Amino acid sequence: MRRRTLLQAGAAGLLAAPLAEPKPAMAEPLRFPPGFVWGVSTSSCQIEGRGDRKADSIWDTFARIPGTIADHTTPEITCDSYHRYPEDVALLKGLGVKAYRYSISWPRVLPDGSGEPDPRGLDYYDRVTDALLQAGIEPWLCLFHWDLPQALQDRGGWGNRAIAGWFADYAQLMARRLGDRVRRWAMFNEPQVHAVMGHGLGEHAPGLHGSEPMAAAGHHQNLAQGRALQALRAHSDKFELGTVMSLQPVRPAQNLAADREAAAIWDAAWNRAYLDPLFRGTYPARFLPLVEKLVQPGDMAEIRQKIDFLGVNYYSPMFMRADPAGLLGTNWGALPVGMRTTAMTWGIDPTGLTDILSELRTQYGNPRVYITENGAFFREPPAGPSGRIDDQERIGYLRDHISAAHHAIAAGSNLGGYFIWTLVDNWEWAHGFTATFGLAQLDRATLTRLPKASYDWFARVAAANAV
Ligand code: GCO
Repeated sequence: MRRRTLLQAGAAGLLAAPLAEPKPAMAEPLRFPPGFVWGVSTSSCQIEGRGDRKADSIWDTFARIPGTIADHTTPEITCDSYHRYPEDVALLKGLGVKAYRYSISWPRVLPDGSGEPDPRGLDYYDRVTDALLQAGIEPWLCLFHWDLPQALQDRGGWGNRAIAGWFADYAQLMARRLGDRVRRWAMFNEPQVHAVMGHGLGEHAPGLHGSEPMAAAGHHQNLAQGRALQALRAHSDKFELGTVMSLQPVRPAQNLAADREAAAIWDAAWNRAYLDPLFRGTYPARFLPLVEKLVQPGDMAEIRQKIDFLGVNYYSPMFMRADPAGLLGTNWGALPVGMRTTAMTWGIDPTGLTDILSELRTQYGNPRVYITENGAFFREPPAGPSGRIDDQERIGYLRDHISAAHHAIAAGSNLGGYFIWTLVDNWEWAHGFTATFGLAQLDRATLTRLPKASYDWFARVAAANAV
């Protein structure tokens, strides 16, 4: 069963449970350590639109297939940040955040994926980066947020081991171009989501199914990450290098031996297949059989790299059940009775964030961590007389997760910052424009950005902690 459908089925049983009243915003925002970074995250495919890019990414191709995107939209225009990035930078400046994580569209700068760059694409990232610096906002660049050049998919994409070299070359191209202004580099965004949703369950581009393409996408992203980290490390000792993962506590849907095993398998495939190679140079035992044939001598040493930071994207825990027909014999299970959900039908549990941070502290050597995404989509009330959408549920969600982050620091986590997903309502992948995560609303007719109440709230949090 598809992920969306199943999570909805799980959540349907909860409708009878009363929804907790959203609490008012913190009167006094929590105090974080000096230097704690407040930021916002976006991604190229979700906000830029085509601009004058010639080449397709796999998401352009995927969105053209009927039935893949909930509202039948494509990433052709999205927020048109290609032209309207000055408005985005002004919004960031108004928020008072000092960091912005954005990503490069690989096909914008390399239409064929490798070889000849397109100067217009490189110029665009110059302009965005310069505008950020001028506004006093530090650029945090992510090299890959799922929009692979279609030209590379045509050569096998993440199923082709040669992609590790293509990715490292692309990383070096960007470092040569922007390395004089950009210090923070994230190699990947959520390789597990790209592997599972795009190559295992077929719900994201490139729409492949099965454990084999999923495992190949996993290993080759890990290898590409290792190669690019080495290349960028050699390029400059000033760089702060890291990568971003979606980490989610995985829990058994029911307290049954079969569900506990399903949760352990899924924890291996989702979290540890990416953490363990990077931090320990090994694959977890429950995942190893899937990649054994692909791992060549020297791979694990290349993948195990020193990083300066790990980006953690956190939204919710996962609840798994055994299902012989599902991917790896598992499937999404029902959420615990009474658990509140967002409109994505994702369970709300801020303690899941503290759990993840505590695991990184106790099991992975307490690396420097930044929460590089956290946010929520709720059905929003219409804009009030002020023109502002009063999104109190989002504010409640953010406040509770920021408090959880605060607890984690008190418990000894090496947490250095928190980035909200996201600035403006955007093109939410297979959900199209139907799932809105923005601090600002997007008027789809005029492409105007209209701040919501959460925008003002987050500005106060950032201001209270400005140093
Ligand atoms: C992800 C991506 C974002 C999403 C966000 C909301 O985590 O899936 O990094 O691109 O838009 O998470 O689903």
